[in-house]
Amino acid sequence: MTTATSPSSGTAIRGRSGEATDHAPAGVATHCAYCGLQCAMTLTGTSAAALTVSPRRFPTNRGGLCQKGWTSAELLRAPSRLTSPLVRRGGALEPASWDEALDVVADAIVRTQTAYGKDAVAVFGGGGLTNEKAYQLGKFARVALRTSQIDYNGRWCMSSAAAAGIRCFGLDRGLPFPVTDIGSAHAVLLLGANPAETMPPFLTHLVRAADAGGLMVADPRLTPTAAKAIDGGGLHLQLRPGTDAALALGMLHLAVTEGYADRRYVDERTSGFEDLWPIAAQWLPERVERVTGVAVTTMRSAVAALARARDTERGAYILSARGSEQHASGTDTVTAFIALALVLGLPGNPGTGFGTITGQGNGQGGREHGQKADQLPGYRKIDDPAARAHVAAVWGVDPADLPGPGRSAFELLAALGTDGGPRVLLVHGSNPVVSAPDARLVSERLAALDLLVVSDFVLSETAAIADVVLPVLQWAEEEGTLTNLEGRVLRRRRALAAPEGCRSELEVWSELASRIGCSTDFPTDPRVVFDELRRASAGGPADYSAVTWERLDAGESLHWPCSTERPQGTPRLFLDRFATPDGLARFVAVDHVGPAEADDTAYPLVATTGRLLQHYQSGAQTRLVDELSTAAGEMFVQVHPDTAGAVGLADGDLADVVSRRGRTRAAVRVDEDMRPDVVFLPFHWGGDARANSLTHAALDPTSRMPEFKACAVRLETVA
Ligand SMILES: Nc1nc2c(c(=O)[nH]1)N[C@H]1C(S)=C(S)[C@@H](COP(=O)(O)OP(=O)(O)OC[C@H]3O[C@@H](n4cnc5c(=O)[nH]c(N)nc54)[C@H](O)[C@@H]3O)O[C@H]1N2
Ligand SMILES: Nc1nc2c(c(=O)[nH]1)N[C@H]1C(S)=C(S)[C@@H](COP(=O)(O)OP(=O)(O)OC[C@H]3O[C@@H](n4cnc5c(=O)[nH]c(N)nc54)[C@H](O)[C@@H]3O)O[C@H]1N2
Ligand code: SF4
Ligand SMILES: [Mo]
Repeated sequence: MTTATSPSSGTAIRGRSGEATDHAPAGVATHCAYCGLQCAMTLTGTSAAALTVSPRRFPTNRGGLCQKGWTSAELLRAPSRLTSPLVRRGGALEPASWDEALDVVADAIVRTQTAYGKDAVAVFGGGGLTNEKAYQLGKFARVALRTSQIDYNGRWCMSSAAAAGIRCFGLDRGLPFPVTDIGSAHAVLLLGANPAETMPPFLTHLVRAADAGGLMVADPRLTPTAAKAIDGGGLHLQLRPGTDAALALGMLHLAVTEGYADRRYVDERTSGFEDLWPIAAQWLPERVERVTGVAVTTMRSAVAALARARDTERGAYILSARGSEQHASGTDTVTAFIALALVLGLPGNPGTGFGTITGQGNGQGGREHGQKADQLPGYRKIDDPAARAHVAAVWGVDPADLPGPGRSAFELLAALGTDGGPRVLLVHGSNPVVSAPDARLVSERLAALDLLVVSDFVLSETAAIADVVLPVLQWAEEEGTLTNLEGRVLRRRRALAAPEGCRSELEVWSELASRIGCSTDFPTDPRVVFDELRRASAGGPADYSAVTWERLDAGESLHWPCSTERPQGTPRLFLDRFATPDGLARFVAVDHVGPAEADDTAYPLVATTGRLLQHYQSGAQTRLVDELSTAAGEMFVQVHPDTAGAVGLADGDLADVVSRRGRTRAAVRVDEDMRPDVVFLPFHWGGDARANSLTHAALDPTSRMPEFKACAVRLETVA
């Protein structure tokens, strides 16, 4: 078997010098620069050159780190790290003073808004920003810029899971229970999740299930995670991309017809089963097998394993991630899997549950404090008059002056430079030239702007085409908080002083606000910002009002909601009631739709995309770390040998992967375990190797999630 990375590389989470400790004597206790597991680490040393990383024991990582975490200090000493503002002059980006760069930006904002209105200036944020920055960015957009045009990359990450969670449970917190709860479960069904590469220390929570033969992985590829399931006697449901909803409805059908439904739970804790059942009743197992490619016996075993673990009180969980969610029907798909979990009686009971694995470092907090187009802090809706009144009072403005909902991420980018669309864009924490769907179109729109301003600490592909680049601080240079995949608020701590020439984003927004004549105060001390965030979130679904930096620094574990009524926080949600008005979880009538783009003779294969262990997202950060780029230096396309052979390609050849929108050049990596109708591409590179030249932006009607995980392609040889 040839896989993207060997299973062992995915699971080697310790194995380096240095055992995990609770605290290093002279170090700074903080959390990783990258993903939502937020592994705990200690940084030791006083200069970037000398800084070392050691893992720290913490419930999410149990003393482990992945290769990205181990090497994260390299980012702080990367020679190409930006230390001066850059302004484009005569076609080239040239160093400029902070005053000059900020004046260019402020002048453009004022000029553009005077001529074209407030919404002519837009903001694009990121799920990697601290809570303090995510909050302040939303406030800066609504109060200083007074624009409705703000959205962020989390729209491409968690939005379908979030929309389904709100729809069915009345609330979106990725894991409504601590991640350690999963550790005792004997059955775990993973939907489109590959934690062996995307969150290696997460595997420690799956050991029990894997050893019990109860780890089950629905993925079109035999990933290191799926291999782990098979090794333990578990299951790999190797479905065709974009057929998850059919799988969910088929498994729900089997749960009912084979007597595994928890009738009492369905009666007492849910509503709407009778709306969904007529649809699920049509999904006979044989029909599901035809659509998904998953054998009826496999589905039957999977449902039985979940029910058995539930009945023997050994714990059963269903967890979804981007493979099942990043589709134009992602919200309905997650809704269908929640329905399966509800029929089995899993959510809101101790030892069982449904959850979704949040991806970005602050993917959870980033979606609560108002960088989303339709949102105000505390996970409030921007079109709710009571929410507007509450937040406006905290901000000291008239509710009538707050803008309404704006465009979603892709719609915002697609409107740039068009008639009536934004003409100035500020980017904070994303690299859309590489990571946006239909990235060719997005790059064209970015180029059509009057002014593109990128705040970053590396010259990402998006920064490279900007008119102004502002060098900001990165993780270990700033203080703040993040909210991890379990809804637990964590302290990020500073280990290094700000490098000369760099400024915090809180300072950038404060400076810009005063330059454009906004009288509202934008504090630059993150602790002060957090205290304001607490007040703004009070009474909202994501209530942080009783979380303080002092409590976090004292080592308290605080999961939101954490308010005066629940000062101890809420590690486990929904135990008594769901967050819906009637307290019942909802079944919603959804059906299988399938991928938005059909394959045909010209484009006969389904391309899906995702991640490798060594690279993070658009790769802007991890491509600068030698150890990571040496281990995974080249773009490839994973393909079945017969599929490659049919067009004259062999392992190691260069190929063009071609869709209706563009082409991507990649080395062929043959893999006998691939489905012959599917190819896989990582999305960590730009230029000719950009996977998102192929993808398209059919958007989910509810979440506005694009279809990253399925598009029609063909393979071509390269002359
Ligand atoms: N190394 C690394 N780790 C990361 C990140 C990273 O960039 N690199 N990013 C972080 C972020 S932001 C996120 S969102 C998470 C994502 O974490 P994951 O969701 O685990 O990552 P992906 O690789 O995007 O997708 C998971 C799997 O979905 C499968 N898949 C593709 N299409 C389908 C489909 O139609 N149905 C199903 N069921 N499966 C499908 C893919 O083959 C892939 O193995 O990772 C986080 N951790
Ligand atoms: N084809 C395909 N495309 C995808 C996906 C997929 O599975 N397939 N996954 C999607 C998902 S889930 C995600 S989350 C997105 C992520 O994709 P992007 O939004 O591009 O995310 P990153 O690569 O993390 O970009 C972060 C940029 O912000 C910078 N940065 C990091 N921290 C900060 C900060 O605090 N402030 C500022 N100003 N800058 C910072 C980094 O240096 C980097 O240049 O990609 C999406 N695109
Ligand atoms: S799993 Fe995520 S948080 Fe943990 S070390 Fe790796 S990248 Fe960092
Ligand atoms: Mo993500």
